Amino acid sequence: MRLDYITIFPDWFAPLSLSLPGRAIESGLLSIAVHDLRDWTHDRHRTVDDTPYGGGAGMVLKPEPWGEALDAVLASSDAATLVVPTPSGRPFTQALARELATREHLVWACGRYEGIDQRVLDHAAGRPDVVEVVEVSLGDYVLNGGEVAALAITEAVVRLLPGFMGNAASLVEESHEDGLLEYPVYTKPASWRGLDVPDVLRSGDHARIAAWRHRQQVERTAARRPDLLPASQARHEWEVVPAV
Ligand code: 6GU
Repeated sequence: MRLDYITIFPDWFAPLSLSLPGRAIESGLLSIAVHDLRDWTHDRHRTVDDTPYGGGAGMVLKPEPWGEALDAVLASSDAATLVVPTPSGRPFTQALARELATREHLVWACGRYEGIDQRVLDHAAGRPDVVEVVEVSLGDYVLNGGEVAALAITEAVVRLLPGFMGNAASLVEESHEDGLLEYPVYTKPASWRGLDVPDVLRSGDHARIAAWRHRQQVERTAARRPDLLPASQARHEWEVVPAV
């Protein structure tokens, strides 16, 4: 998979060469390039922003540097997906992570200030043979720019690439992969500060352990995230769950 990030803060992407994605780069699974939007300006001050038409607070990223940047990055691509982190985008989910993980080339347009001139996205969306535009939101809160969001989305996507994770089972046994939250986990010692590990986990009875864990998942999901359960399964925290 090829990843190109366009940003006015290229230094923010230094963490990409650490941690999990770092290993993927070394192994050749990923190729990553970070581009400074100012490299496509032509004035002495390398201006990337200007005041909004119609007035209002803040500055808007000018279309010309974005147009040149995208032309350059897309020139050597037959099919790219342009990911635009924005609070007005499609809510990011594990399903969208799986979808993005199937793409060969992701280009990330990281905006700052009040956003990117709308014509940049409209122009890209008008070239569906070259690029698909996906605006993505991490949730209903405001970040100062797309960089941190792009890093978070990247981590969720890249860990799904075949050959990226050492242990394929650990991918499946995770929050959201099966639509439920995770069960609680414990390690040694069996007793710590007066708190004991649930007996069932030390019983060696794998069927009972699996049933206990599944019930924990359903209970937790019902209590914390009832919106994730099908309406037929949703219940309130005070309702009794049948014994396993
Ligand atoms: Cl994806 N980007 C920005 N800039 N702010 C956000 C966001 C994304 N998701 C929530 N707030």
